[in-house]
Amino acid sequence: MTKQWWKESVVYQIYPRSFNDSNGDGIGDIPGIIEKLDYLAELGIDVIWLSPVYDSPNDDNGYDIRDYQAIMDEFGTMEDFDQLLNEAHQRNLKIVMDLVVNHTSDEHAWFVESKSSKDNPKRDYYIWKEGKNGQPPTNWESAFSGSTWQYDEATEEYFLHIFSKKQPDLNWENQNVRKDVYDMMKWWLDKGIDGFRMDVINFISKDPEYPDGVVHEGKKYGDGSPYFMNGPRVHDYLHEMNREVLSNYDVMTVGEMPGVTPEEGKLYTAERRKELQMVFHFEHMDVDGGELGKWSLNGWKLADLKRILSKWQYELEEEGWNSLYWNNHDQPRVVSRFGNDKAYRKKSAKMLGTCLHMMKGTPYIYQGEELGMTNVAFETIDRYEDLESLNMYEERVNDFGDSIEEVMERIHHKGRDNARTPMQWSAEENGGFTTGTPWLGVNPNYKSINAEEALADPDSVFHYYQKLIQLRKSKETVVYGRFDLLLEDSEEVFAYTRTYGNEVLLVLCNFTGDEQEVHLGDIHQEGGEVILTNREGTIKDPSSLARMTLEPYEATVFSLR
Ligand code: TEU
Ligand code: CA
Repeated sequence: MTKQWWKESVVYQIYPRSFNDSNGDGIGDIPGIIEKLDYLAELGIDVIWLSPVYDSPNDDNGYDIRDYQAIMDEFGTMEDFDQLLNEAHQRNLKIVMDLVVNHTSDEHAWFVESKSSKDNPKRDYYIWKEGKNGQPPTNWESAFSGSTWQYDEATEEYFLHIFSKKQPDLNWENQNVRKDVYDMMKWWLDKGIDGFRMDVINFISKDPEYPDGVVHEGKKYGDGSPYFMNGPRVHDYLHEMNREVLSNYDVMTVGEMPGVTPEEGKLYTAERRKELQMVFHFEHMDVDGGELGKWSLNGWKLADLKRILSKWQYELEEEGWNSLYWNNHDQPRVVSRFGNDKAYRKKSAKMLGTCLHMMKGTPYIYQGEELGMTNVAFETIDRYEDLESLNMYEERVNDFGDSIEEVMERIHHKGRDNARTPMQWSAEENGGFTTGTPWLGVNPNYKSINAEEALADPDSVFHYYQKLIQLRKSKETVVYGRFDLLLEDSEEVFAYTRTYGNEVLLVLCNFTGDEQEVHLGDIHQEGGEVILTNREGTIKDPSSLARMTLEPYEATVFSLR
């Protein structure tokens, strides 16, 4: 296990559209990000992961790229980007870009060529197949509802799109596709960026047989994921990408991998494998899913969350590296999902931050998480923007006859727009995000939840996250220490230790709104020094940790003697 800068870093994810609008058009932009670099430097983060800023028709808000080497007009110019990179580097902040190469926009020049005729040289840059008896080539369901195949009248074939029909999948079997992608990556790395977050990168190799998937109870389409997740040649491609591109730069790479298991995660991230450095898995994000996937509202159990997160800690202990996250632009706000965004908003946000940041791996903070920003509940579907939610609404109401109330309830809990409401900078109109009309409504609670208020409040979530980051910088145990789960069967408390040399840190997190007695008697008789806590009542330095009562949503970190 070698020491690396990207293992010791804390990453902050910016969703540019919703971060800060500098020119009053209601859309966040790159000059707006530059205005906030000092805020990020003050928080103490090391790396910024920038969601896509490339030219895009914004069918999927930039995850449908039309030109990989141009900046989206609404976000600014390439000069603005160069200035952002320079200003970030001046503040010792690194910039990691979002690499979306499982698919492009259907408006990308490659696809325009590919679509134009069957014998166009770029035809097999994408995945074209004939239908079967007037049906699509397979029964797979798109991540954004409907079939994963779109019929093209002119050439009488279907093309594959796992996501929206405006996001055709690239054909990675074609070595010219791979070469063009590698050339584009080098172009950005030669500009001086510091790495890539790779969008659904474990989808790039498909099962060449393209078999139908199982049609589960209540579904209209089949589950194609066994045939496009972690496919037969995915490691060959990533090893080639590493050899051709990544190995020539000192950069950070993280693969976003829906459906990845810890065993596969090790294969993708073990240093000896020379592929990627770390992985975003989704198992903890699926803990409250069900028969309707993410849209099921079956609730969740702490024991499941502990089992999943501990498994990934143990599996990647010897080799490989975890990304630690609760939030991103696709997930609901964690304080509303796994905490308590009413009576215990700040306290539970701090507890959740402690639980995550004290684990082994690189922590990711999603914009607004450091403020304890919450989910939103717009009354009607027309207030929502995300095509994933809009498509699901249409399908469930029109095809399945679900009630509007039920579908809106699902969107309120799990819709991606929860993460995309504008960043709340102040109590001014629109939360200080824009002087214009925001592209997506601002959460009405911006008057009490905003950066200005947090910076002025020594007890804010922001200042607590600052301490978490400082603790990681001051103690190698937090970065490199071994993780061991305690109180495995507790449904209320997530407890674990981190051990490095002769230092042992004990982390206690109460995931409930009630006091919880913890008995560590057989684990530790001595006392410990409190090095971080969100507890309101004071703790004298306990002579023994055999028994302790945790406050509601308390998180406390002890350094054990
Ligand atoms: O998301 C990958 C992915 O699987 C998503 O469908 C995610 O699981 C889902 O949105 C959860 O609700 C990546 C990007 O993060 C996402 O924003 C893009 O829409 C998607 O790929 C296509 O590029
Ligand atoms: Ca703008």
